[in-house]
Amino acid sequence: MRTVYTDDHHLHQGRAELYNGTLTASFEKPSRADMVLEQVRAQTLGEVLAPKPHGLEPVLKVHDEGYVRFWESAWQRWSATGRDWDALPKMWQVRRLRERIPEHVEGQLCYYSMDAGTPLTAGTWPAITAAANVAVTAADCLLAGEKSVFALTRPPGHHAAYDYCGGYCYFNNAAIAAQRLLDGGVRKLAVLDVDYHHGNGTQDIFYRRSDVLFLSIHGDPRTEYPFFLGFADEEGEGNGLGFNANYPLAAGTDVAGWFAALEAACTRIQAYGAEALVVSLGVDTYEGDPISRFALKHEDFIRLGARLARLGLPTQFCFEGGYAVEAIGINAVNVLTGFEGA
Ligand code: OKP
Ligand code: ZN
Repeated sequence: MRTVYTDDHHLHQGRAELYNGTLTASFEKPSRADMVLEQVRAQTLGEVLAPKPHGLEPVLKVHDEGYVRFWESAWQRWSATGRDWDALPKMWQVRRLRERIPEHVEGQLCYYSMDAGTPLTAGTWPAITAAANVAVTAADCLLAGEKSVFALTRPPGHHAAYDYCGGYCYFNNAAIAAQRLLDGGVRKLAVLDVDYHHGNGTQDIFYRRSDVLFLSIHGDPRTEYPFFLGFADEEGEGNGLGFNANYPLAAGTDVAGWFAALEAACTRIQAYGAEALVVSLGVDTYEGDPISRFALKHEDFIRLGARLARLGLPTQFCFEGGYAVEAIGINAVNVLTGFEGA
């Protein structure tokens, strides 16, 4: 399997996030993708290729134009206020506040975000556009007939919705890839999110559509981030009714419980008749993850990959979360070698 990757993710390096009531060093950091790349090479997964530039068109197909343009100039506008350090949003447009787009860059950052874990940095824009190019270039590999491909995307994307960022995510790489595949001729596509956290952004983008079945296995939002989405009764809306499937599992759910949910999700993908699969590959389901509470071990990731291969679909993996930095390379690449070995 080929990997699409660029060093440009290094340009995005958040200083801090609000965690446990404290400004803490960002969990989402450049060494994460470096560790995954190192394992891609160590396990000789296959060729590593650079993304091709695709401009903003593929991004604008799944995100609001105002949202995209905000990110394009946000750092320039923020640093022009005399602050040449990261920006973090500090308030949100909650119930009964006016839904108006503020004029000031700081207000706009609040308007276009859902949490205080997703900083605006000097290099956010070049990094997130590079990640989008990685996702699109990988999708083009599938369209050219490859059986599987790995988009080593950073920053991650699955919390990024149509018009807001959150959970370290800015542009929804998996949604951008899914849309590229549909535009390239795939008629029905499944996006399966196996990150510990619900893929609220991907769900939001495809919630009213029947050409994408979105499925997510994650920590129950009654106690886990992102708290406000990811419940089992979210089944889609309008044309999309019946094409959204959430599998919330209590924090602490064991490996058997997790694989039972995976089995249910696979059955659903098969019944849908998907022609291709995009996997939001977070490996924060690992027992050693510092911010998550499932219990997968290294070898369970091989089993995950092998199960996905049995679906028999052209498959694109997009890298998402995973914060036990010394283990995420092994876990992510175990999924990919498990897929290839099946
Ligand atoms: C991003 B991805 C835990 C802090 C939660 C946000 C988590 C974002 C996860 N108390 N901060 O889905 O891995
Ligand atoms: Zn996660």
